[in-house]
Amino acid sequence: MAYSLTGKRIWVAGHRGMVGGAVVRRLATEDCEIITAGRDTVDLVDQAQVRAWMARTKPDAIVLAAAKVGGIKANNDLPVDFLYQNLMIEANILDAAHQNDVERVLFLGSSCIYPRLAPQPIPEDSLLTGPLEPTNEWYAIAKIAGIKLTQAYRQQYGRDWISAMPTNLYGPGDNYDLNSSHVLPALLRKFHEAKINRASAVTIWGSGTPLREFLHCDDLADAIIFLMKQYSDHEHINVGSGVEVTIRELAETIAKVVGYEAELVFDATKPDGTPRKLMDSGRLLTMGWNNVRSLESGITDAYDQFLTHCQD
Ligand code: GFB
Repeated sequence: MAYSLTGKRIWVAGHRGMVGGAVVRRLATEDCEIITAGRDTVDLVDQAQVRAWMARTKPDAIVLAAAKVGGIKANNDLPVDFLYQNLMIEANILDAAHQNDVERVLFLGSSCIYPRLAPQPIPEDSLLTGPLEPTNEWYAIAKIAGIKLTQAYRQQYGRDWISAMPTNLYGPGDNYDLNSSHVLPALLRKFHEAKINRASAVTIWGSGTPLREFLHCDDLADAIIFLMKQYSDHEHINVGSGVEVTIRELAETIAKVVGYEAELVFDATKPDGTPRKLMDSGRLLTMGWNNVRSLESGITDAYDQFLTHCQD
């Protein structure tokens, strides 16, 4: 099975986000028409607006990258936003996609869908085999519902729709707000500001021992286009880099990229979250996709973008 994107109208839902922006950049190299709509045009939480917009624009395919996202603190602080907004966005888009006979949908989830203590590396079939990590269970429940809704349309109506689960992401267009960001952009900013201010220490949340796997958003976008063309299965598919580091090692790599050494101070009042979440991306690798840059070169790219676009 191969789905051709040639001549297709493809809606990238969430194009102003880091992942959606990367998908738009990647799709620009394909012979297709890219459709986007900002919140001013269509509020994705509003069912009537989504139905009207989709009936008007009639996409052939959708990359569903729109979501309320954030790091460990935002997830913990805003349970309603993460659960309600994500449920509404995915339900509205999939419902309208069905009403308008959209041929292909790729729904994007997250590695936090898996049980807190899942076997490592985490295979796709460990979904719903144990309790979730409490710091992000609201987001995880919404994303699990999105996977199941995608599967339900496939099962009940024969829709050729799929889901992909990316690992922790970073790259151009990331959120650098220290309260709501993920760890990688937070530490890039903290080391950059320490360098500017000649600070002697940088504060790292938690113990520094949790392990995380990181993937550059442009590498994810490449995998998404590969899967849009090649993948058709009921089960969701993992997209990881296969490389995991401790948060302490991440801080050391970021210090090297920024070019500033500082003492690492660990703030034990902040949560560690899940101890480890390395995904098993064997199914994707077996299909023939393997286009992952090294963590250091990816962070170098992210820092270049930060210096160009993100400073006040
Ligand atoms: O990236 P992060 O916020 O989210 O945190 P998760 C990863 C680890 O980095 C945690 C530590 O152990 C944090 O305590 N950390 C150290 C920091 N310093 C910092 C800092 O300055 N800022 C932040 N944010 N973390 C998210 C989920 O979990 O993963 C989302 O909350 C999503 O739902 C995402 O699934 C992929 O990796 O713990």
